[in-house]
Amino acid sequence: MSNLIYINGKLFPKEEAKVSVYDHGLLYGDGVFEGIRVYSGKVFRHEQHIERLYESAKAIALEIPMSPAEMIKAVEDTVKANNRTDGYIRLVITRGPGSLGLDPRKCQPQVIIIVDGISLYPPELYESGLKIITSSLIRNHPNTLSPRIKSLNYLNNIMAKIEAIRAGCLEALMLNHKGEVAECTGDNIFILKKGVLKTPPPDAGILEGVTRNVVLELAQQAKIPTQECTLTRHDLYVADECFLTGTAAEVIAVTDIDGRTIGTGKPGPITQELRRRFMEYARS
Ligand code: PXG
Repeated sequence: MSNLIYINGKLFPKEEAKVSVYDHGLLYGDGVFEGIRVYSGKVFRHEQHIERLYESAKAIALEIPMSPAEMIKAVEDTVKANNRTDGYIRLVITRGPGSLGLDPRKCQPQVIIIVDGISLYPPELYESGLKIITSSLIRNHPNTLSPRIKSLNYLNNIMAKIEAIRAGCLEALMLNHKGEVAECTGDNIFILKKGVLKTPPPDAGILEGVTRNVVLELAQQAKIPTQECTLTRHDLYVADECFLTGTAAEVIAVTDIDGRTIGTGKPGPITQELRRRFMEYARS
């Protein structure tokens, strides 16, 4: 059965789900998005994703033409219409079709909800851990577009991903303008050092991941001390364990950074425990 895609209140079969070539989302990357998981028929941390979407939109002065409660209902209805109990939701709000110029005033924002399967890292990588490199590109400078906005401008991250792929890796670490650790191209980063779980704070120039925040909560429940603090590449190289979190990746160990083996070179015990707790929580 073909997917049904929601566009501005109507459902269309995938082949007929189309947007204008004059849409400023396409012409200028003018818009915002969210990536959300569905586990066992439930939209994971739905309110938090919708809150971040509305905050991203507000920050780029884009008015979403429906309320957050209406958006939550539209997402739930689209998931049901697609008969999905496990999958992935891509929510996209574009500035909409306008004239050929940056001025957004003639644009009518478009709301698009895609429900589909999700492509995962190969299962072996969850056993072995990921190899990553540091990208030469920094995450967005805070005086340009804030990295806290999940905007349709992902080129920095895509360029970093291409660097990683060319180096034979699947992920790249991105630093901020001060040379501190920010995050990976589509995931937040954590380390364990002497029993303390550490991750950069939101003002390190990261997207404040929903998965990141769930993992911090689960660690606190497991009585693992947590700290949001500045990290350098040195802290990563000498960490006991390292892992990434994100809607797509969930929780995945990192076992090599820039050719340095992390810890024992295998996913660490606390990483494995947090991954187990995360999967149990997500599926509950
Ligand atoms: N940092 C960045 C830059 C992201 O884009 C995360 C962290 C993790 O956030 P969540 O809320 O998902 O825990 C993201 C989100 C993909 C893909 O196809 C990745 C994301 C979103 C949508 C798709 O790899 N990453």
